[in-house]
Amino acid sequence: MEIAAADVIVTCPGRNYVTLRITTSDGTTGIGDATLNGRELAVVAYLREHVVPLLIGRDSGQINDIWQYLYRGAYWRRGPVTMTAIAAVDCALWDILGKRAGMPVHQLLGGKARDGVLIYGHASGQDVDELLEDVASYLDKGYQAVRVQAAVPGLDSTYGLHHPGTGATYEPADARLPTENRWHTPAYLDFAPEMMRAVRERFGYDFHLLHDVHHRLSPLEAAQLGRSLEPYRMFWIEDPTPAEDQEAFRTIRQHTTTPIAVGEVFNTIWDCQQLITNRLIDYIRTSVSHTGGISHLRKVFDLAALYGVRTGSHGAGDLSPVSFAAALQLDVTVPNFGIQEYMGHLEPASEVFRTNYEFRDGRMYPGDAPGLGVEIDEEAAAKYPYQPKYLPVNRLLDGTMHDW
Ligand code: EZ4
Ligand code: CO
Repeated sequence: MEIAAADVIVTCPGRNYVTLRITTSDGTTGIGDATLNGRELAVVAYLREHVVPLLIGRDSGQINDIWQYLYRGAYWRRGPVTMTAIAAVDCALWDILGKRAGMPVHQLLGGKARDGVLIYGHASGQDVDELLEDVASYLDKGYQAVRVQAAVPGLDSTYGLHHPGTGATYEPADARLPTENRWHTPAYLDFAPEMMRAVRERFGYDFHLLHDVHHRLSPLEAAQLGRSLEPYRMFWIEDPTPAEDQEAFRTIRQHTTTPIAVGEVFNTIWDCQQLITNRLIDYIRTSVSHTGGISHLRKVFDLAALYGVRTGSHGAGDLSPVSFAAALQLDVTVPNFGIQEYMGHLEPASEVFRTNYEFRDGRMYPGDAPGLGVEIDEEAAAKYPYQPKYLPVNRLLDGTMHDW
């Protein structure tokens, strides 16, 4: 069925989301997430100016050819903006295919390998006591896996914390211009094992414990961290070093048995090729919306399966419910599924995006609605106009720019 129109919808129900909606000549619509946190309008322009004109008149069922046309056809390859735009097209086309077939996308991908997928939630605290209360609330809700982050003593800001007193989900893109955080590695390396010890002492070992380092350490520091956390049996430490230096992971690997996850900032299979084929990581965190959509992420996951690497896709609140629904469709089908991040979305998002996935006993179930199983309400979206917001930046105590 021919593509008749493609529209980009920008909305801010609690935070900014960009959605591509493709409509075929019989009136079928499909949607894909095109949100790139802090750089949203670059993808909007890429889609509106350089992708939409190329889609009109094409056969919506030629998903593989359209993917290659947009990837090879741009000549300029890879990169977060391009790959997020291609991902949105790809997901929207899978959505259309599913709706036309009357089947959920996971059925089109060959069917479910499991009914629901293990997810992890985000617990945090301004100190360890507050963190422990938050972990308790996740375990009470039935979560079997929890990511923990707490304020590093002596630093006035730490990545990954809920804003105190708001009760709102952690939202890093918090300001019109980037806020400035401070970072001191020795303070963090001292604190991290204390935090994990407190969590295991209070709650035991009968649930999975995760932690995000957010690209801040050198390879040797990461190795030291991994070692110091071994007694607390981590499910993983995430992004221990800046992700683009694939060789750095060899050093970490040589020194610790703590499992390693990386990949939320990767865009293509090429970004993770060495990490996977050299078995330098345990979990690959690439996401549908930043890694070329379902079609490309599936290739990444298949490569990972060959080398015993499992999946653990990024699922922060800045990936929209459309992205999360698409992730679940793929997650239930792959043999090497590991875990799926689920940070949830702020309340107004449920007014704009109608989802079908369901949480039960620590797992998320994608539902059986045709396509991706998520719809956007354009009238509701229009009530929440775009608000420019940036992620923070990070400096060392002497003012040197560091990785956030
Ligand atoms: O900082 O998605 O694992 N989750 C994360 C996120 C990222 C944001 C960046 O936009 O690292 O909190
Ligand atoms: Co992360």
